Amino acid sequence: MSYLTKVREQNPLIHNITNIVVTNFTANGLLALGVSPFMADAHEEVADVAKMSAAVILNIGTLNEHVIRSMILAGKSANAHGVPVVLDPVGAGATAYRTEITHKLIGEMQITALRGNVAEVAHVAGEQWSIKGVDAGAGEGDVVALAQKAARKLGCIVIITGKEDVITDGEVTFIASNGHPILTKVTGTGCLLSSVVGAFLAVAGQSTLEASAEAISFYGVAAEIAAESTAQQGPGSFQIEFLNQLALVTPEIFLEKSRLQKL
Ligand code: ATP
Ligand code: TZP
Ligand code: MG
Ligand code: MG
Repeated sequence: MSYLTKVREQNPLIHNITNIVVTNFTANGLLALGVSPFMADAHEEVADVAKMSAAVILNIGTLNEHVIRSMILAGKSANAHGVPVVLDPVGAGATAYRTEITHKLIGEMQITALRGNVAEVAHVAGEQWSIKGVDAGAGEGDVVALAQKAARKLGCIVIITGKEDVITDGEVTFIASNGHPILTKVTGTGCLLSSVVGAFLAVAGQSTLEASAEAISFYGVAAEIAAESTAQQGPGSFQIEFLNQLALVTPEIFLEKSRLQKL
C-alpha cells in the first residue's frame, strides 16, 4: 500500500507551528490531501498538541521569541512521545538570527527531516550559497553532495527542493524530478510541502526516507497536473487547481506520473 493511501485512510492530526504568511494555505493544502491540520503556538498548549499529533512541523518563516519557545516546547514533547518532527528553516542564511535559531532548534531536539531550498540547507550545514530573503539564489555547487553531507552532519533526513529535489539520509539518496516552475510564483508552496512531508512521516513507521521521497514526488505530480490544466492562466488559478489536485491525485495517477529515482 502506498503512503499516499495510508495518509488518506488514517487522516493523521498534523501540528503546525508555522509562519503568518502561509498558515491558511497550509491548512487548506493539508485538508485537501486528506489530513487534519492543527495550528497552535500558545506556550500553554503546544506540548499537549504535539503529544496528541502524528507529526509536528516547525517553520521559522516569521520568527520571534514567542514562536521559538513554542517550537522548543513542541519539539521536546514530540521527541518524548515518538512523534516525528519536520523543520523548515525558511530564510536560514538570509540573516544571522535565522541561522542561529535553526542551529538552536536542531540542538534542542531530534529532527526527523529538514526541508528547505538549497541555500537554506547549505547555510544550516555551514556551507555557502547565495540567498535572497526566503528564496535560493543561483549557485554552482553539487546539490546531491551537499544534501548528503548535511544529512550526515545534522543526523536527520535532508530534503533540498528546487528544479530537482534531493531526499537523503546521508546513505541512501532519492532524486525527484516532478514539479513545475510556477510553484515558485505562489508563496508557501515550500512551506506546505514541509507539512505534507510531515503527513507522510505520520504514517511511515520506520520507513521515514521512503515516505519522505514519496511525499515529495506526489507533490510534484499534483503540481504538474495543475500547471497543465491552468496553462493559459496565471498563478492564482494554478494555486486553486493545485489544492484540487492534492485531493484528486490517486495512487494510480501518482505511480503513472512519478519520476522518482534511487541513486
Ligand atoms: P524558495 O523560497 O527558494 O522558492 P521554497 O521553500 O519555496 O524555496 P521550493 O524549492 O520552491 O521551496 O520547492 C517547493 C516546490 O516547488 C517543490 O515541490 C519543488 O520541487 C518545486 N520547484 C521549485 N522550483 C522548481 C522548478 N524550477 N521546476 C520545477 N519544480 C520546482
Ligand atoms: N516571508 C516570510 S515566510 C514567507 C515569506 C514570503 C513564506 C515563504 O514560503 P516558501 O514556501 O518558502 O516560498
Ligand atoms: Mg517558494
Ligand atoms: Mg521555503
